[in-house]
Amino acid sequence: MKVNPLRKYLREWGLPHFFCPGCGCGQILSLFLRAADEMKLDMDKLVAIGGVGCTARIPVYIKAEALHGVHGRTLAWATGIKLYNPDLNVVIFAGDGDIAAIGGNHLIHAARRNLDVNIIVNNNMNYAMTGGQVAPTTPLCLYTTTTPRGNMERIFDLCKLAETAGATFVSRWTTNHPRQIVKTIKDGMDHRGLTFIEIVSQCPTHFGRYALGSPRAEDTLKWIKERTVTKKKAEEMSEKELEGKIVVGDFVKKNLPTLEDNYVELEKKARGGK
Ligand SMILES: Cc1ncc(C[n+]2csc(CCOP(=O)(O)OP(=O)(O)O)c2C)c(N)n1
Ligand SMILES: [Mg+2]
Repeated sequence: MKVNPLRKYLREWGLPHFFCPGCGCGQILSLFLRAADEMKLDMDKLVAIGGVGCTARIPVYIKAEALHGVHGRTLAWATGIKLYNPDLNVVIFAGDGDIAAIGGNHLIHAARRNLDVNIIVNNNMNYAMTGGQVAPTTPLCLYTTTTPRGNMERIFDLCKLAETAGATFVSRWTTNHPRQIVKTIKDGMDHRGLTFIEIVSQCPTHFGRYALGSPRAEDTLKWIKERTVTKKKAEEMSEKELEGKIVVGDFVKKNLPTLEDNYVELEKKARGGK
């Protein structure tokens, strides 16, 4: 039997994984491993972190150092790890709730500090693990288990939030863009500074079922595709026309000192160095 060449990066004891059929988490795990394989990432220096949630379980399946289990606090761990050992490569797999709701304050300050970590956000537009509750990324008017009359709140634009707070690498794609995701993950892992990659994805079990009335993954993928516009096209559209659209592309890439750079520099000075 032919074995998937990426399987060597998975912890056998963790399989089969717990994701629902059609869930975007499986795709994101697979695309990350493809990127890691193509760039020959040193898995001995990789630390994969997840908080709590379906997305947060992705690191559990990766054969690398993994931390899993505190909702919204992945960046606190990442900060400690990077300041103790800046040579490690840290990647955070975050749900939209994990990074933008309970962890929102940690996100803005990690971005402001330009901590050298990679955040891959699976934006499935709801709190999937706990049963499909409304998230700060659930589009206006849509139904969730906690918004039986429709969601009355505007969404956070996660990429704009990260950019405004100071992230130095910001991109958004959807699970309809596997090739772009692999390339962006490779570029992002190579970037020194805070990398923020948002992937808008399908959660057929909750978002699809409640918000769109279909538990079929392909229906949510189609719904996402119909709303997707490229960054280039978006530049020609008005704010009104862009309402409810998912703009994809690479938004920010710039080099600035990282928190670790500043830490090392100040430590040297404090010890009498120049
Ligand atoms: C401190 C704390 N508050 C609340 C919860 C309950 N909880 C677990 S996962 C989750 C939301 C998950 O949503 P998201 O981060 O978007 O991940 P997804 O499951 O959608 O991938 C919540 C509220 C928790 N585990 N810990
Ligand atoms: Mg979610």
